[in-house]
Amino acid sequence: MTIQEKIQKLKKEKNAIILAHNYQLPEVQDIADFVGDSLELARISSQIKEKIIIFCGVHFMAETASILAPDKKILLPDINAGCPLANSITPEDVINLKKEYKDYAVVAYVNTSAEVKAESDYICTSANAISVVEKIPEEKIIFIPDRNLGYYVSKYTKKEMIIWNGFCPTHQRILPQDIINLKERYKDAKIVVHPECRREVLELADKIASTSGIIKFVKEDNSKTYIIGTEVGLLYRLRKENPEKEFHLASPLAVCPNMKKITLEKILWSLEDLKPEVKVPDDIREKALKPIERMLKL
Ligand code: CIZ
Repeated sequence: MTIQEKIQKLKKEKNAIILAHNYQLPEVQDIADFVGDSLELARISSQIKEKIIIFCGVHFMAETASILAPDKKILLPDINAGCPLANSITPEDVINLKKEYKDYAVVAYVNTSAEVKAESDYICTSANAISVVEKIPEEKIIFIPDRNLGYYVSKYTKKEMIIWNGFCPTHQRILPQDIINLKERYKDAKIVVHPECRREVLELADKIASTSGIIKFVKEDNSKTYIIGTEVGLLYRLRKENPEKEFHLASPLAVCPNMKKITLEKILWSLEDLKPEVKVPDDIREKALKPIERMLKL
């Protein structure tokens, strides 16, 4: 049996489901039942009948699934698949910010730990960050933890924003010169980038969007060639779903080492042993659920 066949067999026997983030390795995306962004996957986790979820992504994503689907066993095939952006802020940092800026609302990007979400007022994703900031009643905002997404949002709102100085090292490696060089080679290409990219890169873009937003944009747009400024995993899905189009990764360095920790072997072991599990403790879960629900209502 191939490893894929072993995984499929065990998945059926254990009544499990495999969810994979858009940044996962091609072979992991291929074996998954659903591929999507973190919120899409967390929502699916709470809607499916299977009790065991092999969550192929990074730790905060598995936590978000655990918050929305507490009755499910969420397995993260490599427990060390973390997120430096999420790790750039602690719950104590948020408590201190709230003490310093008393009448501000905390809007936290989904790339945060469950404990940080529990100290926040609203959650947002890269797909809805502008709309969340615009729709909430508060006029003064502490935006955590991504400075580039914060800068992007601040361009679209008149609200006052204090922005935490965190960033995603993978998106940070995409440089404006990378985009300029590719654009010289592919003159007709549209430049489509993720809002976690540095602001000099955002300023060169024809379109700024989340992973799900990039997928939708490319599907509906009539260009043939694209320069894509985000993690390499998304290009696999873009090429698969748009075989007639051409995609160029903005930088060969846009590879997230944490996303790539999830392999077929680890998925198989995870199914065999039913571990490692990610379970958000009840007290944190109850607090973290509130800002997520506020976002979902908006
Ligand atoms: O929410 C996600 O999955 C992240 C972190 C990025 C995106 O744009 O999908």
